[in-house]
Amino acid sequence: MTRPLILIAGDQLTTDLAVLSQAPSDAVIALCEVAGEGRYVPHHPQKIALIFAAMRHFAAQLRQQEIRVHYSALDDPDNTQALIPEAERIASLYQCGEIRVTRPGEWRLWEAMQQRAKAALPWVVLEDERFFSTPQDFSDWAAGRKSLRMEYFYRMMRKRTGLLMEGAEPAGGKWNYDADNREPVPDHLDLPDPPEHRHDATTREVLELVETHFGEHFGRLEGFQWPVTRRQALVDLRHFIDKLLPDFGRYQDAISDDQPFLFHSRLSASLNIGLLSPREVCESAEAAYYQGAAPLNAVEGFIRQILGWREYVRGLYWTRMPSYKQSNTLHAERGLPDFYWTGDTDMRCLSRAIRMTHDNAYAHHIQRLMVTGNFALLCGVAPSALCDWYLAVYADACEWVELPNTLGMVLHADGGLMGSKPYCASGKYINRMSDHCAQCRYDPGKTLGEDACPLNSLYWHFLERNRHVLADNHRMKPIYGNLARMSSEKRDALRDQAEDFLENLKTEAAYGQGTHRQAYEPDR
Ligand code: FAD
Ligand code: DLZ
Ligand code: SF4
Repeated sequence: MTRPLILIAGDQLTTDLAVLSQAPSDAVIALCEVAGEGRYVPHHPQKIALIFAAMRHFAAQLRQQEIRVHYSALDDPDNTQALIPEAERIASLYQCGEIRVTRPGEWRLWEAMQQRAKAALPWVVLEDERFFSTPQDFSDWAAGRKSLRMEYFYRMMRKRTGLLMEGAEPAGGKWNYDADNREPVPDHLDLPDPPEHRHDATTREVLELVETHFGEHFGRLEGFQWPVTRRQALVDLRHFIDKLLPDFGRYQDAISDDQPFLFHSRLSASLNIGLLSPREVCESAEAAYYQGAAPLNAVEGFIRQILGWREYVRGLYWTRMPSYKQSNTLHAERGLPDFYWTGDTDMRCLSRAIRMTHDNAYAHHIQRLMVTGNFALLCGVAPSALCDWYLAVYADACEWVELPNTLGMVLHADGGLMGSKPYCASGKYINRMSDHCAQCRYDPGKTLGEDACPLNSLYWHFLERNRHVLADNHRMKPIYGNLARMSSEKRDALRDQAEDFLENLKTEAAYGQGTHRQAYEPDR
């Protein structure tokens, strides 16, 4: 047997990988920092720092276990700065006969690895076992089904794992407690302080490196607080279960003008890069319910995000790629609005969501879906432009989870595979769920005029523009009924107002402009 090189990518930082448990004793483990992975979209500096710092700590952990590790640092003079060539360079350095790797998180790399399966130095791709299900499980579940609704996949996963199950029945008698989870942001919030993670010498070195090499990317590096070791991630998990989970459900859909995190867990990045396993996270939440420390609506809602949505979008991604990425049912062609990189807009909800994204490499789900996502949907932003943005700006972004959420859930670009109707909303929704509007120069109650909330006319414009695709959807019929009942004068005036707004909206002619951190204006 020839000695294998085992490549561990920056989002596979756990010993729970088949490539490691099956590794022969002479295997060489490689971790490679490469500029190519940091730049194919201009990743937020905090995301790059998170990946590099976690990679370095993981390499140190493996070395402590006497495992032979080759670590390519970003500024190594021989570094080829691209993941696949770098692994091949290291393999020849150690005279390895093959390269073993875990299924990566992106089709782009998976395809490149498949193409090398029969090369002189062959690549062998093993399944990623960090999930509750495999792409094959999803494919088996989807076979012959007319509808691929997440809810049914989720119920199947509940039965299969036994999570929140009491015999054959769901805990409490219902599968889904979402109806209890729609409270808006309260007037006064008493949020516990999040844990602070001390930066050791390794993390400090990475922060400097990232500042030097990626400092021009959109996003603030100061205030970096992501867990970079399993130990730190476990501290965050404990904090969430003890302090935040009890209120997670009721405020899950709320949006706050000044609180970026509310009762959300912020565990996605740790889950996605391997510091936490989805099973331990779900089991900790389940235990809190059975110990009486958190109510069922919160625990079920939280487990559904991980056992349901997270597994479901991954199955969708791997069974629908590569054609999935080209879907554009609503023929949306607009470039990304410039202000997604600068925050420079009078629309308070959007300027706050973008500011929080810039400062924290984080926005919670409803900000992604109903603020930046909804605005892009209403304006007809091209799926490719929006997907690249989401992939770049969040610390947790990996294409297998980002793409179905953006393309399917936000933009309805997959023709309703993922959601039975688009999540389109006017300013009324934002006003109900947030405290932004009271601080905005626009009025969410007005549809026409200089101070009318732009989302209102854009909402009707979106519906009119896409009538041929959406009007027959039974869930959209009441909304189209409202449009039909409107006087033609009002419809014309709304159309003019929206078109005027869209004509003046500055957008990127081509992806990649304006990504400089310096373009960001001081706090408004
Ligand atoms: P919480 O609200 O605490 O939720 C708990 C966990 O559930 C999350 O950590 C996450 O692992 C999982 N989860 C929640 N919602 C989803 C979902 N819709 N799909 C998959 N998993 C979910 N999530 C990513 O992990 N990476 C991404 O690149 C990503 N891109 C997104 C892009 C868009 C346009 C949208 C609308 C959503 C995206 N999400 C993505 C899903 C979700 O917004 C984030 O998982 C969540 O905001 C992360 O914050 P949290 O850990 O505080 O989540
Ligand atoms: C996101 C990222 C970045 C910024 N840098 C690296 C890197 O230098 N080396 C590496 O192995 N992985 C990196 N990653 C994560 C990869 O982009 C990720 O593994 C693929 O996109 C598949 O999800
Ligand atoms: Fe957003 Fe409209 Fe409210 Fe302003 S008025 S914060 S633009 S929803």
